[in-house]
Amino acid sequence: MNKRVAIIGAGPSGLAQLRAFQSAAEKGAEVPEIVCFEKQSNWGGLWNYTWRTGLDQYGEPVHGSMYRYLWSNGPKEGLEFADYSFEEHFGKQIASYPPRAVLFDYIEGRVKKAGVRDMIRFETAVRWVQKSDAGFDVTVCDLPNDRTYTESFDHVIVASGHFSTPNVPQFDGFESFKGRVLHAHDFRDAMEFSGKDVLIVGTSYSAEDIGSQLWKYGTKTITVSHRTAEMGYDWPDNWQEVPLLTKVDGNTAHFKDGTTKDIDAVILCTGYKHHFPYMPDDLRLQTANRLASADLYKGVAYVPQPDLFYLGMQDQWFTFNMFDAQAWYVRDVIMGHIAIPDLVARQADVADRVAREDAGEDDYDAIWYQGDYIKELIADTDYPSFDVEGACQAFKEWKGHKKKDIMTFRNNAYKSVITGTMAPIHHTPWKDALDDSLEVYLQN
Ligand code: FAD
Ligand code: NA7
Repeated sequence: MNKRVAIIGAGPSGLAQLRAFQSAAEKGAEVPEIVCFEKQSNWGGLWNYTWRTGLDQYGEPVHGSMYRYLWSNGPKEGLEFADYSFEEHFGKQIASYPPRAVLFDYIEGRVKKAGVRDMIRFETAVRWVQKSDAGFDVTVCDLPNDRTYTESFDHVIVASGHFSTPNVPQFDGFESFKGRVLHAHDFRDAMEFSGKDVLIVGTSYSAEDIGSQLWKYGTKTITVSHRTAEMGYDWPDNWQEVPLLTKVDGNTAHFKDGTTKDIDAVILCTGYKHHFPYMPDDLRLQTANRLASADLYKGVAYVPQPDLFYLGMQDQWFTFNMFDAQAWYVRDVIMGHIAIPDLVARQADVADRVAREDAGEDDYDAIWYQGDYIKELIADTDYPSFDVEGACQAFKEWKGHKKKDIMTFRNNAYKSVITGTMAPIHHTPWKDALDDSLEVYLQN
């Protein structure tokens, strides 16, 4: 096979793609030449923590949106790799909500074992992708050497993530506010806000988790402003939910219901944009953060141009194992084992996914919808089949635990759907565990 394939990004999605091709090669298949371009100096994507915000040392936008003390916001049993269990990696079963460093170690373990690092060109940013007669021309910049060059590929697989370019709304009075205004993308350390009155705008995962971090690390009060609906958990006493912010006047925040609150800082937890500055209009995915992404046949092949693929572009209940299901599927399309149908059928596939998502009524429908999507993809490849239903059940229990007590849900444990073993209860309740290092987490 003399095809060439470019992968953009070496986060969990791009690494899943590398592992998918490597596993086929391991079984004796002839695989294409793979080149993965990664603008950071290491792999792991968002899980590769950086203290930097704004621009990096080369003037590139900093990709990282993760912060210190971040622990998994869902049970690890919902994301476990079917071909590389937590027990295989750590030599024992571990507790269910690992901190970032532990999950980074796990992600890295599988690709170290697969030996795929040589396929990645680190500190190389993709600048532009263009359709050519034969495939695609990909222009990249070797950042340390400040050298720009172009290479040709038969396929491009976009795996550059979509939780990195912040969506930053404007509110009146921000320009004269004396405190700090930042987006969740630039949040790094909750201790900075110890003793302060902080306003959060937004009600999704970032709002919930950054607010919880602030509470854990000593913020005086947390006020969360919603546009659509409040989160509705049974929050601690120094936490209140309020309607949408209308303006800030001096240090006083005003809300839609006429109430006010004096604040020291604002953290905009207002989500992210799908942003592909290196893509021309005819190749660029334009979609909202939803389960049925626009324009992706089977959630991966770009409908107008199906030699081009996007991984991990959905809103995510499932993560690592869903990226695997997608990567194995894309690999088999590229290797000619799965055929992509004509344009009309591709469009019908997307329309059907959208309609089925829209018919869902609640989060439970959404979880099972994404679980069914994973099952659909892995049925067509040799990705090890696993108990997807069991993972959906773990998510269901997780939601119940959050409803019961939002500050203790991480103290629960679930059963692995890969090895069948039960996770231990963590040695320290999440709220008291101030050291989030790998060494301390693994002391169970
Ligand atoms: P990313 O991890 O974003 O990786 C994309 C890679 O592409 C990066 O390495 C980036 O440097 C590279 N890249 C981007 N542009 C270019 C370019 N032009 N050229 C070259 N390389 C480029 N998921 C969970 O399962 N559990 C959690 O607890 C969890 N917590 C999260 C917390 C936060 C704050 C955020 C933002 C996300 C969280 N997620 C969580 C979801 C997260 O999206 C996935 O876990 C996962 O990181 C997505 O992998 P990815 O490879 O698709 O994208
Ligand atoms: P999400 O899940 O996309 O949520 C974005 C939130 O921001 C959501 O509550 C929105 O409210 C709110 N939002 C967006 N724009 C505005 C404006 N203009 N005004 C007020 N509120 C707004 O992003 P997250 O960062 O929470 O999560 C992304 C990933 O990071 C996730 O996968 C986690 O694992 C970590 P809405 O409900 O639409 O009114």
